[in-house]
Formats: sequence, C-alpha cells, structure tokens
Amino acid sequence: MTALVADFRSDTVTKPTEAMLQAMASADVGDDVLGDDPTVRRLEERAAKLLGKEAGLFVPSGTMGNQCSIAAQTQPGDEIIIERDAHVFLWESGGLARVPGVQPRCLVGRDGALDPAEVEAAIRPANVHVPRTSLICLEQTHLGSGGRVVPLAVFEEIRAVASRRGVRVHCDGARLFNACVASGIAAIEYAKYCDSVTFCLSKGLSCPVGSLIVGERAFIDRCRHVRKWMGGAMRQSGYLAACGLVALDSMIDRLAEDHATARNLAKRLAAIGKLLVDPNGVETNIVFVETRGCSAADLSAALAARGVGALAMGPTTLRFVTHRHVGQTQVELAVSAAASILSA
Ligand code: TLP
Repeated sequence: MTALVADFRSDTVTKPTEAMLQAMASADVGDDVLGDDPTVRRLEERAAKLLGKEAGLFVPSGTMGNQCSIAAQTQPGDEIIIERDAHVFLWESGGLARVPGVQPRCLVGRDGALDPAEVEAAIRPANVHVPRTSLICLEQTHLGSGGRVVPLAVFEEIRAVASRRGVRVHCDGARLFNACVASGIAAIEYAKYCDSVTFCLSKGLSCPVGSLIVGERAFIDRCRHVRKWMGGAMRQSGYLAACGLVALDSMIDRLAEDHATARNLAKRLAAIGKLLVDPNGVETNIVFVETRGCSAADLSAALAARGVGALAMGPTTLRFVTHRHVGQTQVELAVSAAASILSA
C-alpha cells in the first residue's frame, strides 16, 4: 500500500503531541482497578466538572463509553430512541444487541437532529405487548450527517419530553468539543440536558487512547461495573489519562483550524465539478462527498494509490475528516489527486 501523505480517513489517526509525551513520561500512576491511580482520578474529576456532572469514568474507547452508558441506564429488552444514522446503531458492530441487549427505535433526523414531537410519539405506552422505552440517544456532532451540530434548542426540547415521560437522555459526544468550538456554546450547556454524556480524547483532541463518561455518581458506579465485565478496566492508565489532561488544557480551541480546513477542502472539491458536495453544510471537521459515475470504494482506492486517505462510508459516500496533521498542503494534494482521477 502507498504511504498516505494526506490522511483524511479520520481524526482518530492523530498522534500525541510533544506535551502529551512529556506528560506521560512524568505521570504519577497507580492501579486504577484498585482505585488508586491519581492521574486517572484527576482526569475523571476534571471531565465531570467541565460538563457539570457528579462523576466521570475513563474508558478505552468511545464505543465502550456508549455501550456502558446505555447498559447502565436500561434493562435487556428495553427500546431506545435513536437517530437512524447514529454511530451507536450503525458503527458499533451490533453492540446494542450484544451489550445492553436493547432494541433501537430509529427515527430520521434533520441534519442529525431528532424532532422532539416525533420522539415523544415514539415513546411506548405502558402496555404488556410492547417494550419499555428507557433512553433517548443524541449524537453531537452528528457523524452521519457530515459532522453537523445539533442545536441546543433540540437538546432542551428533548430533555423536556424525556422528563415528562420518565425517560433518560444519553449523548454520544465523541466530537462534542467540535460542536462547542463551532457553535460557541460551552459543553456544560449541552450536558445539562443529558443524564449521561461521553466524549472522546482520541479524535481531534489528539490523544492516543481514551474517552470519558460523565453523569450522576450512582450511574458512573454502574458504568464502572459494566466496564469491568467488558474487560475495559485498566491498570496504570494514568499514562493515558495524562494525555487527556493536556488535551483538555490545550487542544480544544485549535479545533477551529480543522473546521476552516474542512470548509476550504469542501469548496475546492466542489469546484472540481464532478462530485456532489455542499460546502455550506460543513459546520465542523467532516466533509461528505457523493460520487457520480464511480463508487466511493473505487475513488477511495484510487486516492489511496496517490497517497490520499478518505473513507468510503456508503456505496457512493466518501468521507474526508480534518485534524491537526492535515492543512493547506494536504488539501492541495487531495484536490489535485481527485481532479486527476475524475478527469481520466
Ligand atoms: N467513529 C469512527 C468510526 O467508527 C466510524 C470514525 O472514524 O469516525 N461516536 C461517534 C460519533 C464516532 O464517530 C465514533 C468513532 C465513536 C462514537 C466510537 O469511538 P471509538 O472509535 O473510540 O470506539
């Protein structure tokens, strides 16, 4: 395989910064399963405070964060309401059926945002024939719509529905800080309408590993138990948590650069005239492109042969994600590679 010199496959490819490597080297660690890793504890407390919640839990991945959060707030056989393209439903290897054992009730969102009235109508009545609706899942930013920011008003209205109907709210905030930077709204504002929130350190924030779950203390205690039986409890994970502390201190504001790069990339790809791409729909660091006359997999392979990484997310949907290792030079490379492939 040709080495990728412009890797737009995902922001998960980001490597730790020099400051993170130094923080790892000097981290104070212990055995986190026994509860005595001071760096993990600091990161969990910091995350909880940042999002206005009682407690936090450090987990190896966003997937584990979501699955633990759902398992800790549902019973097997329950139904959860979720957007049709949600990561939890589409991209977690059938985890919903395996871990919490719940069934998804998928609704079609608008730019990733669920309609609160449709959510309310989808909540099951008390009836012996039907499952119990126990959770509504939101996603911020919403990957399936190309990294769109779900408006705060939607969070607020869905919270009102959930409270009225005795249902809990989880937010998969894998890229929550991208939403915060794009909207100017603090993470705590989105989190206040949710019972549980997860966010990832290993995407645009550049950490090598890790995500956090935040919520009430009793909920976090249940998540800790699920994390253990899933095999996700770690020992001297303070080395990883140390990177997370650096990320929360210094890697959030720079996400604005990734958003500017994504908008520029979208405009340039649109200008080729052979792909369907809407630069106005690019709110954060994800650009979805629809191919015409060739499959996304074929275009992805042809780009990879020219050193440009982009992921096929559907038969004709190709995804470019920006992050701190791609800037103007990599945009130029991607655009010229795409133009030459598509004009051949
Ligand atoms: N998404 C990955 C792939 O799984 C598609 C990516 O490259 O974008 N929620 C959302 C919204 C995500 O985008 C992801 C990762 C996760 C959860 C899961 O995070 P990890 O990969 O840490 O399990």
